[in-house]
Amino acid sequence: MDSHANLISSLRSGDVRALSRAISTVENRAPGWSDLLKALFPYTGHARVIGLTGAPGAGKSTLVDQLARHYRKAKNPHFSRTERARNGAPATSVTSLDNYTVGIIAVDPTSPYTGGAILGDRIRMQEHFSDPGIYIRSMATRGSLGGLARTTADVATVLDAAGRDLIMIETVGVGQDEVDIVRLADVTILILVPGMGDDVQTIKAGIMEIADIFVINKSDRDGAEHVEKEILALQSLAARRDGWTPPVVKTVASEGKGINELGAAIADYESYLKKQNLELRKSSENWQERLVEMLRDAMLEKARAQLSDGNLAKLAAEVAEHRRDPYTLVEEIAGKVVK
Ligand SMILES: Nc1nc2c(ncn2[C@@H]2O[C@H](COP(=O)(O)OP(=O)(O)O)[C@@H](O)[C@H]2O)c(=O)[nH]1
Ligand SMILES: [Mg+2]
Repeated sequence: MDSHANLISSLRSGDVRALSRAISTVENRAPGWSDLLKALFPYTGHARVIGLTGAPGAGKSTLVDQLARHYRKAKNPHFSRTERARNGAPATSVTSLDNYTVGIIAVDPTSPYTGGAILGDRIRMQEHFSDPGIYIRSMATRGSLGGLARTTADVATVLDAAGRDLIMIETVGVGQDEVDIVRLADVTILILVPGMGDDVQTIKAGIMEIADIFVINKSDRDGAEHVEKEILALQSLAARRDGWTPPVVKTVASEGKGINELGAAIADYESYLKKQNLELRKSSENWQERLVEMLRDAMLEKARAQLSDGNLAKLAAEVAEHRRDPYTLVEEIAGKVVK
């Protein structure tokens, strides 16, 4: 724990290199990663986490970029850090910057933040790199050691502890991983676009259900009304448990159109949660998911420690040869783990 003391104090004072180092430690599950998270946890709970998901090319990165600018300019009372200070955790004083600070996590193999060819036409992202108030991090999407959703959540924890007021997580909405990732956000935004065969019906049902706000980006194209109608039709079928009706916001992210409206929709949802006293409930529900995942990881690790590789192969062979039944075997191993 002691070895992390310097890292943590640098990170807390706004040192971006320390932030990067802490994130790498957590992302790579490098030695001491869990002690680092334990030490950082008391400093968390201040940041707002916004998850943005949608098909590749929908304009997520462009929108994140615009929202980042929006929040860097605005002193948005809904993101007040002191307001979020709970559990007696000290309010962070991270930078000398007056405005709200942003952390971006891109969990998207096609993301331009990762560099490469796509970055070429996105000169404006360069601006951000010179603004210490915006920190951008791409997650390795393959071979993620702790499970993608969990690792992303842990990286968000580091950003939160580093005093970032607003954390945006961009992810392509295709698989269960993505659903799990955006589920961890305080506000979940689903980005749809007109045409492209991107009919609302084809979107993974789980994602439709967890969207707090719908964005129809590329509204400069034909068919935005059609997408809106489809969303409204789906909404009329099922009311949400929390009574919130997700608004539909039309944007042209590439031109910065509709960004203020989106900011307002986010603020509306925030105040709705606050008014209905749903913030803590939502957060508890998120933690329930996370705890189950953390437990599963921890148990599995223990089970693996019990079984050397050779041992597992031997047992598997015994099951394959019907010399053992797998049900009893798993019960036996699980029993040893819990002890
Ligand atoms: N016509 C139009 N193009 C857009 C809009 N928003 C983004 N784009 C373009 O769509 C392409 C994909 O955007 P990007 O943000 O990388 O999408 P992502 O894969 O969802 O992150 C880029 O060339 C953007 O310039 C928009 O509102 N209208
Ligand atoms: Mg992207």
